This record gives sequence, C-alpha cells and structure tokens, in this order.
Amino acid sequence: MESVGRYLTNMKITKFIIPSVTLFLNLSCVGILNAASSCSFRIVGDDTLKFDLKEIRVSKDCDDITVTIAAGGKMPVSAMGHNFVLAKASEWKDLAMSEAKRFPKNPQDVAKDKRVIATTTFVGGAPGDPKEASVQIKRSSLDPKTDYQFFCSFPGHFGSMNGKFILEK
Ligand SMILES: [Cu+2]
Repeated sequence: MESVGRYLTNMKITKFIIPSVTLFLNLSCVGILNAASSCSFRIVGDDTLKFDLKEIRVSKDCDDITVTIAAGGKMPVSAMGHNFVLAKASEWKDLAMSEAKRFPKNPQDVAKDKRVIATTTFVGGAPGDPKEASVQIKRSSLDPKTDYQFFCSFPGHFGSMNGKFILEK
C-alpha cells in the first residue's frame, strides 16, 4: 500500500512538473525567436540573378546583426555563386565593378578592399557547394546617418543582386 501511495504522489509531482517545464520551454523559444528574427536576416539568391530581399531593415534595438546568404538555385558556385557584401551606398557600385574584374573567390580577398564593410563566402546550389554562409555585423560599427547597400560580388550579378541596408532610427 505504501508503494501505491508513493506512486500516486509521484504522479502528482510529474503532472505538475511536466506542464510547467513545457510552458517554460515554450516561453523561452518565443523569446529566442523574437530576438533572432529582428536581428538576423536570410537572403536567398537564385539561378536567375535575384535576391529574395530588396532591402534589409535593422531595428535600432539590434546591435548584433547576422546576415546569412543561402543558395536557392541548382547551379554550381563556380558559375552561379552568390555572396553578401556590405558597403556604403556612395561606394558600392565602384566597389562592385572592381570586384567583378578581380573576382576573388576567397572572401578574405574581398575584405581586403577598404570599402568592404562585411562579406560572406560564396554559396552555390550544386552538390558539395556550401549552401549557406553568414557574417556578423555590429550596428554600433555603422553610422546611422550613412546609407548602405548590399550586393553580390560575383561578376555580372550586382546589377540585379543588390539592395538597401537600412538602419532604422
Ligand atoms: Cu550572385
């Protein structure tokens, strides 16, 4: 009889603990998702030279910004690679043209240009290609009075693969 009593007590505790833990986990997940969705951006580049985002709006509450570039097509990175490069709006076009001429496949080479504020590696859609690449940017390292632009530095892509990077005030 004693063991039945203990069993019933355990049942009561379990019934109380499990819903509490579940509620806590749900609340935690909502918190994490909200924080992540406002400061993390995912851009998909496809085989028709298009990004699915034409602008990125960064909330003023976000200091740690993450941008992920993802391959949405099937073509290989060597023929249809995409990356995310951030530059000042006043400098991005000249930068894009010089990068297209040089075509550095190594993102460290892109970053050597002083006009590059942030860059990811190239992604591609063929088997074995990196499908996603991310970069972190500190909002505090940017000037809210300056206009910024992002683009893909693969030769021939920047004309259609670009967008505004807006710091909300
Ligand atoms: Cu591209």
